[in-house]
Amino acid sequence: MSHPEPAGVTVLGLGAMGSALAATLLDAGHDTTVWNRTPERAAALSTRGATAAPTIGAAVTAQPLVVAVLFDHASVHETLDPVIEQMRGSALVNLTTTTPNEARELATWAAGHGVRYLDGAIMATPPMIGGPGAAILYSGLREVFDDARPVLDRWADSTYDGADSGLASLFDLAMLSGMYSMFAGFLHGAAMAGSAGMSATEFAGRATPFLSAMTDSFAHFASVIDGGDYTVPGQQSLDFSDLSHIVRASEEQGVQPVPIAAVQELIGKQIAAGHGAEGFARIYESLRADST
Ligand code: FVH
Repeated sequence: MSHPEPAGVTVLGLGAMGSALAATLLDAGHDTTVWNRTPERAAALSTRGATAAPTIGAAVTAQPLVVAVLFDHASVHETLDPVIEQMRGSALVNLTTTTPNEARELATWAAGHGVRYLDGAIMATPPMIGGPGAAILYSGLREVFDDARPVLDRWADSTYDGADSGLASLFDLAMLSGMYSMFAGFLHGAAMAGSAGMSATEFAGRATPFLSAMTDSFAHFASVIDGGDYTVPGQQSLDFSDLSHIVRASEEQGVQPVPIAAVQELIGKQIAAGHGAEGFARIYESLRADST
C-alpha cells in the first residue's frame, strides 16, 4: 500500500512556538516553508531542511496550507493584510492567541478574501509539541480541519470544537482562567505561610497533595450546575462556606487577601440573594453571562 506524501506547510512566525511546530513538521518529513518578520530566526530551521521564504508573499504562496503562529491578533493583520489576496483558495490555520471575537473577525476577513479559515488554540508549551500531553483545540471550517488533520496531529491531540471560529479560543481561555485563578490561590496561600517563615518550597510540598485531591470536587460541582438544583443534599452550604475568617487571617498576617476576598464576595452575593442554604456551586450563578 502506498502512503501519501506528507503535505507541504508554510509556518509564519518563528518564535518559541512557531519554531517548535516547524521543527516537528521537518522531523516528520513535511516540505516546510518558514517566514519570520526578523529573518535571522529562520536560520536554525533552514539548517534542518526548511525553506526560508524571502518575503511574506513568497511564504503564503509556497504551500496550500499556511499556519500563523504570531504574537497577537494585530500582528496577524499586520502580517497578512498586504498579501491576503494572494492567499485566495488557500487554507489558513491561525494558532496565534486571540480572544473569541478576534478569531471570529479573522474568520470573516479571511472568508471575504476566499481564504478557508480554521482557528486554533494551543494548550501546550513549545517543548511539549509532538509529545504526550500536548493538545490543540480547533474551530472554524470543518473541511480545513479534516484536510489538515495529518499535519495537525503531528503536533498534539487535535480536537474540533465546532464551526464557530471563536470556540477554540473561548474554551482555551476558559481553562486558562481556571488555571490562573488556581495559581493565584496557591500563591496567596504561600504568602500566608511565608508570613510565618515557611518557605514557598515547603508550602508547595504540603499544598500539592491537598489541592490535587480537591480537584475531585470539579465533577461534583459540574453535576450540580448541570442538574440546575443547588439544593441537592450532601453539599457544603454557602452559609457554612463563609470565608471571612480566612480574609481576616490574611490581613492579620499582613498579606493581601485579594484572591480569597473575591471568592468571599461571590459567596456573600448569593447569601444576600437568599441562597445561603444552597451549595457552594451556586456562586456559578453570580458568574454566568446572563447573571444580573
Ligand atoms: N509559548 C507558549 O508557551 C504559548 C503556549 C500557548 C500558545 N501561545 C501563543 O502562541 C503564539 C506564539 O507564541 P510564541 O511563544 O512563539 O511567542 P514569541 O516567542 O514571543 O514569538 C512571537 C512571534 O510573533 C512575531 N511577531 C510579533 N509581532 C509581530 C508583528 N507585528 N508582525 C509580524 N510578526 C510579529 C515574532 O516575530 P519577531 O519578533 O521574531 O520578528 C515572533 O515570530 C502567541 O500568540 C502565544 O500567545 C504560546
